[in-house]
Amino acid sequence: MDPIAVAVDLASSDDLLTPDERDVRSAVRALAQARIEPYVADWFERGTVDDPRGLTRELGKQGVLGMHLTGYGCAGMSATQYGLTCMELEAVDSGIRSLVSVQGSLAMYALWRHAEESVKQEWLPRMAAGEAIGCFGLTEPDHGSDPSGMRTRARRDGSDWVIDGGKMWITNGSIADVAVIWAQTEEGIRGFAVPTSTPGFSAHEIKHKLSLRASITSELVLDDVRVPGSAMFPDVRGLGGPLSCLNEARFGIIWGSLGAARTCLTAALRYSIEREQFGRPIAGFQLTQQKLADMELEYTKGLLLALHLSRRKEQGVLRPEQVSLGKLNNVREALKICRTARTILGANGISLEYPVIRHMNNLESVLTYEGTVEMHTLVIGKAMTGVDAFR
Ligand code: TGC
Ligand code: FAD
Repeated sequence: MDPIAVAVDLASSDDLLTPDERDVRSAVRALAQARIEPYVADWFERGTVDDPRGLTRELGKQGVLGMHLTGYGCAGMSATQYGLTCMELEAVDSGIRSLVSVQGSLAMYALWRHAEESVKQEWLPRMAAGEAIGCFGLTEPDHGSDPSGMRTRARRDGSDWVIDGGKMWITNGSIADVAVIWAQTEEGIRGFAVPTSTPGFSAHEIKHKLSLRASITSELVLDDVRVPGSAMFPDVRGLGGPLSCLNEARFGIIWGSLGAARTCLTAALRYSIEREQFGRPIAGFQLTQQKLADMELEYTKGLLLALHLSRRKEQGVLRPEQVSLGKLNNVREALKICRTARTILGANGISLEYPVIRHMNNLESVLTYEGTVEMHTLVIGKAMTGVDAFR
């Protein structure tokens, strides 16, 4: 085995995984390294993903789309298998993990958990196969951390619903076939499955991002979008609906962010051994070793936390504030690891020839989406004190 990989798993945390879990990880790693890794820096540089539909179909064939769901063509895998998948995808690029998170944990999960049976039958098998792409519209231009004030509105018209409004920063928005849209109604916030071919629906790609460039992010406009009654999620109202989906995607990020961290730690360790200054490898300087040791510590602690939370999820006892603990810690520490790795690479650290600056910039988005650092801090604070400090 590669000695650098052995050094990065210094705690032998691999021992904590079952053979089945390691098999899934190897399969996803092989796909990611063959199909994505050679191209992703170029996609990032050009601010695009080449053939996102073809890539989504390949991910579907691999069985990773909605892999933690059951029925409707989904693979019914464990939380840890799903987490390891997110880790391997994000080890290549956060944007690709985002594509899979939004498809499986947000759009598919929302439909799987909340939609009418006919809507599930219509979309889920095609989404699991990667033949149809979904997006999840919660955030609006004026309502990000506080979605409770959303302005998008849905009103009943006979047996139909008519939706007006707009969503912002929506991953996969302009390549989606179906959008899960959360809107205010007279009965509170409700969810809708909106085919993107519906008249009045349009999506516009957001340009000029300097983070998550290998990911499609869009603004959605809904102008008198008419959908049948069956498009509305029957049994869920209030913010608990969308937040139940966010728990799933945030869980994937707990693992995914460690993939970005692992790639940067690995790159920094390898570079420090090969790069010489003052007549010896920079790995031999105590200041470099301190950086490497601190990165290794945080990576290992993050892994153990992810695994503990996974096991709780598998037992059905994972609580939202525990997801916040993991998302806050692992993304924050992964970002610190990437920033430290960047310093070890010196000037090469700012070049796309190495993966480090790409991962570092990507994690700035991951730190903000799916609940900012501040939101997760306040969720933890509320759980500990019983006092709500959001308002
Ligand atoms: P609050 O009064 O606390 O709660 C309203 C209702 O929701 C329930 N609830 C939850 N249910 C399930 N899971 C959770 N995590 C939940 N948190 C709260 C709660 O019990 C209550 O239910 P009920 O029955 O009493 O009505 O709501 P609040 O308005 O005070 O807000 C709480 C806050 C700030 C934590 C929440 O608004 C929040 O999480 N804000 C952050 C928004 C966010 O994360 N947006 C993400 C958009 S999607 C995205 O970013 C995709 S990125 C692409 C990718 O993943 O790759
Ligand atoms: P704001 O809510 O305006 O926050 C700005 C700052 O104020 C933050 O630091 C925040 O923490 C702080 N703040 C706000 N309120 C408080 C408070 N009470 N106390 C202390 N600090 C506070 N959304 C979707 O719905 N679907 C998607 O697919 C999706 N994909 C995304 C992809 C990318 C690349 C990005 C960058 C975002 C995406 N989002 C998506 C949106 C994302 O969820 C929001 O950006 C996020 O929830 C934060 O909202 P905001 O950007 O409006 O920031």
